[in-house]
Amino acid sequence: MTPLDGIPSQRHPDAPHLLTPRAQRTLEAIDGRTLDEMRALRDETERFMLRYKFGMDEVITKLSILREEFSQNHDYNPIEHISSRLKSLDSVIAKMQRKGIEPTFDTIRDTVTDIAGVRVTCSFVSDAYRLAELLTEQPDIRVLKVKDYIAEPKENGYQSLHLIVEVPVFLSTGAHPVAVEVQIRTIAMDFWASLEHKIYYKYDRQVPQELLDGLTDAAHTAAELDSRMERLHREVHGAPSHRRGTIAI
Ligand code: 0O2
Repeated sequence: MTPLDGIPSQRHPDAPHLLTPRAQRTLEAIDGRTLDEMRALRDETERFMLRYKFGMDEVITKLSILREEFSQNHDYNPIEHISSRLKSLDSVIAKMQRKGIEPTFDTIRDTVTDIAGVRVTCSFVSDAYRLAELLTEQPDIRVLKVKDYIAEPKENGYQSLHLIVEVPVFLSTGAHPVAVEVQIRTIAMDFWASLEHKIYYKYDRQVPQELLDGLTDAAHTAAELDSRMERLHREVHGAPSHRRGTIAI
């Protein structure tokens, strides 16, 4: 008797096998207790990841409310685009390995703060800071970390405002704090970052120096464009009320 005995097959007789014969034999050789443990681990992993999805959904809702309210009360919309992603389990484990930490649910929770990621594209640099302030001032949000790559761009020219925030997710078992990474940047910064990402992917991280120099140069051009657009924007709407670097942790 194999662990799969007694489980009715959902497969149509004409449907192709999902498992190779070798994988099928391996699966059949697993004893029932191990299979139960594997199922329990799968379920716990799903529950673990689901909390991050809920945390991400909460942050997206907060941003969407700010976007809608801002559009009502002001003459323009500060948010161009909101996107989100959940890091795959493989990427999470790879990150833990890079950090040299044994991956358990507790160590992952404490170490990997970008499992849930939300990216917001704004029209102007002042909008990015304003939005960060409006989000982090909310009483149920706790700011865990701020990396201001706009004030201090990375050496390659990368610019973005990164916040790691903690939001409470209310489940049947109570409130569970969940970390969410929020990246806020302008359209020009986002354009640059997505091209740079594609180039790194294409060259498998071995990008020719000439191309790297070109990218850094393009980052400066993007920053210059942002400054000019901000100046024009101020001429029309007046100076923004935010102060840079005022996000409290
Ligand atoms: P993905 O799929 O985009 O999420 P830490 O988390 O603090 O241990 P880490 O991960 O270096 O350290 O944090 P940091 O510096 O805040 O950067 C995390 C994310 O910012 C990256 O996520 C990218 O999304 C983005 N990023 C940072 N630097 C660059 C860059 O030079 N170019 C581009 N295009 N994006 C950058 P992931 O995990 O790499 O991938």
